[in-house]
Amino acid sequence: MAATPQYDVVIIGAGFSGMYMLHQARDMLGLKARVFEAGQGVGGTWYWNRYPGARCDSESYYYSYSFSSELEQEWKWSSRYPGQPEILTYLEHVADRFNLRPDISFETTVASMHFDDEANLWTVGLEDSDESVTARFVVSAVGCLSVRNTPNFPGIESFAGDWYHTGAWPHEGVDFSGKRVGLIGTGSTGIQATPVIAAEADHLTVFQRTPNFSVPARNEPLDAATAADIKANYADIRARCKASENGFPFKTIERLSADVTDAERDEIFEELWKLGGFRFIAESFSDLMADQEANDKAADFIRNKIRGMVHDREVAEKLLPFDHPYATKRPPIDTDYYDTYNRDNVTLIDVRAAPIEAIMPSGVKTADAEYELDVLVFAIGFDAMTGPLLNIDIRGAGGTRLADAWEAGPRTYLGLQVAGFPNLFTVTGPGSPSVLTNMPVAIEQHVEWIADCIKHLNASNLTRIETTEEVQEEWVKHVSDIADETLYVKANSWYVGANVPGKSRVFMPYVGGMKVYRDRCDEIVANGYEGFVTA
Ligand code: N01
Repeated sequence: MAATPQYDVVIIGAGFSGMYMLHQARDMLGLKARVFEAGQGVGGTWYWNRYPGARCDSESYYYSYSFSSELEQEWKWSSRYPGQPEILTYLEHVADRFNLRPDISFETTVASMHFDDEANLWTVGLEDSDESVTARFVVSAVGCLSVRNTPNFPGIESFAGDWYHTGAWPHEGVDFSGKRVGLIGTGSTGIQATPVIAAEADHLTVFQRTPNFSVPARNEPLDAATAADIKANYADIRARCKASENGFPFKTIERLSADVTDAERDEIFEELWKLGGFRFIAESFSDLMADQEANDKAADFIRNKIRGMVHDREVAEKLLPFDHPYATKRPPIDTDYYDTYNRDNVTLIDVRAAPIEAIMPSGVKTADAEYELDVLVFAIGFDAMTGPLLNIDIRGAGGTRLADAWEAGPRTYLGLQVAGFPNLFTVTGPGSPSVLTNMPVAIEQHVEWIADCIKHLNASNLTRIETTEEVQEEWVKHVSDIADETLYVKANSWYVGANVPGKSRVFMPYVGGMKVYRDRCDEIVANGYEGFVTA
């Protein structure tokens, strides 16, 4: 093996993370960097998830890059929450504006990464190719929700119609007109897709295993005055995002649910319900995720709203979530989700009561009925956070496989590095706040931390950085201990891997908040990369 690597940095993935990492590595640090991307274009999540109704649940003006004030000043968002095509166009614009494409290999999937302990190099193998490349550092920018759960229902191969997973939607779209459509899954994706498919299809049957708590988005066009105001105040907005607990520029709320009377509480919830979006959770009470009683009040409020919106009592009752505290599964926000069940062409089926037994040529068979369908849409989610990394044959120092190191669940230091895997960085890895935050804020913090780290190593003539098992154990324990103090652990969510049969149950995100996490990462640097060993 050549001791001189072909690249300083190999980056896996050209979504929000990978594109910014390339810009940092190549343009800020002057390194030789290469991105490998499985898709035909940039965009990551926003490249693959083209399902009807796909839209960002965070508002456009802060769900965007902050690193270039020119970019934020020149780009025009059309609405409060941008739809998938607009976000993809934005990311394509970023790729062109910063001339990223020449250093991205598209339709190229990384199959393996093996570390050479002597030379301190990674050899990166590509799928369907004898070619491999070497690099000093590898940055995984593979995303947290990029490996789709396979719809392995018995009989799926016999289905006579077409079926689609929302996370691999055809670029040319799907024509639902005149079709009987079945949609399985009522997470954020299913809740976004339901109203849009219902409006187009002849009939939509929604198969729901677990009802969810959804709050209205209240999407609207971004008028010129609001857009101008945002642009004039961008520095302040970005600073608030950085200083906040979850990367949003929302008000910091100190009050507890018990600090107010029932009437005052309802008034607060009502105001936030009218405002729409994640402010309902962020700007109501500070103890919603820690105190069961406080959470129950929010859950009761939403359940009452559902009862008020859905005309048929039986259908409304089926839509009421009782099995998990509010927002312990990622809380969806919606446009007309509950109203959609008032349409004549929509049927809700409770597959908790009568589970899906098989897919037949003509549709879906549950324990108590058969449903004739022309098209099936699977909104059944992802093998979150660990799936994208474990899909690659990663072998670290001494040939240790990541799959073995993570047999009992993911173990990282800060979600940035794994002990035994030197010179490998994971953007928004398990153990970091990522999926509990406004993603671009978490991504920029990680990418900038990694770039600074590589810069430091280069300036110090160091060729290797890794964390230790002891330090990693402490972090893993800390992540788990603070999660145990919250209500999050009460839900069978993808945060704990519960949605993938056989996956180890570990609470993967760091719940301590983005601000605390950012400060900790900065302190670690100030203390000479505390917890890392360099050589
Ligand atoms: O996936 P999910 P998603 N039989 O795992 C059901 C992000 N996102 O694609 O709860 C029947 O949340 C499953 O039921 P249950 C966001 O972070 C962001 O909706 O396991 N049902 C559930 O209802 C989100 O959290 C945006 O009982 C089955 C659903 O499928 C993440 O993506 C927009 C089943 C899966 O829900 C994933 O959301 C959309 C089975 N065998 C999504 N298997 C933005 O705004 C699964 N289900 C950026």
